[in-house]
Amino acid sequence: MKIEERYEKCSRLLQEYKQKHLLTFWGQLDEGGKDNLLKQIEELDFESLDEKIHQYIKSSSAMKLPAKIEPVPEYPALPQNAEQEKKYTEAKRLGSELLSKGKVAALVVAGGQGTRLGFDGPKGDFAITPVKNKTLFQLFAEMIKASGEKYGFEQRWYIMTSPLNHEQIQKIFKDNNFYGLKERNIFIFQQGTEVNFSLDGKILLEEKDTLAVSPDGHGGSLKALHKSGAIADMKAGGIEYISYFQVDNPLINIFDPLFIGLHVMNESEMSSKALTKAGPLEKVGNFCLADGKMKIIEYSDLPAKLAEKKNSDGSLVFSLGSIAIHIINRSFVEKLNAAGFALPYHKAVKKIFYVDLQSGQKIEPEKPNGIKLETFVFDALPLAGKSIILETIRSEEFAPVKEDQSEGPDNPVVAKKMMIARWASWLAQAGVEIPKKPDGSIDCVIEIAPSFAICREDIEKRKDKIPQIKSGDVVYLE
Ligand code: UD2
Repeated sequence: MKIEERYEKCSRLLQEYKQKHLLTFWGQLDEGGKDNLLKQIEELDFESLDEKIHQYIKSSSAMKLPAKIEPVPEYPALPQNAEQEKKYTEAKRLGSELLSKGKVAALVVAGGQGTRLGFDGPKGDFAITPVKNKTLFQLFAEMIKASGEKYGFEQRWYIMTSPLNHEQIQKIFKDNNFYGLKERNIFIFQQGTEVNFSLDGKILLEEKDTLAVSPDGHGGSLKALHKSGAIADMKAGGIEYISYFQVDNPLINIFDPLFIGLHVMNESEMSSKALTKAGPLEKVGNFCLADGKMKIIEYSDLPAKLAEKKNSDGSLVFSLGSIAIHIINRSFVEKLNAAGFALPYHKAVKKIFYVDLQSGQKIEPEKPNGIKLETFVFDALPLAGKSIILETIRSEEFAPVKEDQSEGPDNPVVAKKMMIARWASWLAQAGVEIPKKPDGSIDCVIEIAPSFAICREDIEKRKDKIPQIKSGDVVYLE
């Protein structure tokens, strides 16, 4: 189609959907700019635009809470009775078998940047380990490699990036020779974007020929897996289960046979790991049964009064927090895509650079001027036929790196301490004496490479390779 015809078509649609301002600078654009702008307009989903603006941009705010919210049942971190013990043993056996048969792949969502961390780059490239300063990506890669050796099958790793960091992440992996993994076992794919709106529902221009867009949230992974061919790739490779995790948690146990086994034994379509919240207002999602369906209500959406609600024994009603670790069936993702599913949007009011329509100048706003829409992966939970929760232990599996060193609990200093403490406790369990300061804190620095152990149980087999540790030692085991 000729550019004039494309222009006419877009112009009509934009007029109809009250977004004609996007063509304000048409007369000033060169051929490349015109083509660029039309391409983006042609990709807009006009059919859902009005509803999106009405429901998410113009409506006052808060997500509608379900009528009936109840706490959810969960599998405890440790079995509570003989029957459960038997079930956990069987689940571990099944999970290990599925790993050995190559039925499980890893998926990390790495589309976010390290902005809150004060780090200028993809978060996965943030150095975190206490002795070797390995980055999050390197640490995960080594875990996946070690797991491949343990289970006798080289697991595949799917990495979701965003337009903010796709090329950088590809380069990081190439420059680091894929951290010892085979390139063919790594599948890097990009998530989609959503256009940004002004507070009154007009799509913003970032440049005269470019719409303002931002990543569509980690919920976008469910669509991007399909669109990028990752799902087809999994199918071709016989992969049935996706082990989903976030890029910011160095304590992640990427392939947990118990979790995988329980998920499969329960015929769950999407399962979650949870932990007991550190307090009612901890910044994690809250598990609940909403009108009978498993759901996570993000901390920012749960009214404080409900978050603080207590049971008669003083425990929190909403005590289980989401740490964004899931097992998702490949067939569930296929089913969702075949059904043309839509996850609800969550809106964030932000400062967004834009081109002023009168002056044509690019403006850096001083206060929030626009709205970004995101979807969350956990909003797929109510769509799952069955869904289970496995509780886990914070000190074993969760030390997210989110905030700058100076503020917040989830900073790199805390995460490093937690890594050392976890590794120290693994060694202590194997009978190694850990030097302590008079105040009881650990008086050495320990790093255990995944090649040495990826979980507590692996340590037993390495007992003879562990040196004595003295106060002030810096120990690296590989
Ligand atoms: C997330 C969860 C919160 C809790 C916490 C645990 C949400 C909304 N909240 O909070 O309930 O589980 O983690 O640490 O998820 N990402 C993308 N693309 C995007 C947006 C995010 O890949 O468009 C990735 C990002 O790289 C990171 C993860 O998703 O790995 C979480 O994103 P976040 O840091 O915005 O989520 P957070 O910490 O607010």
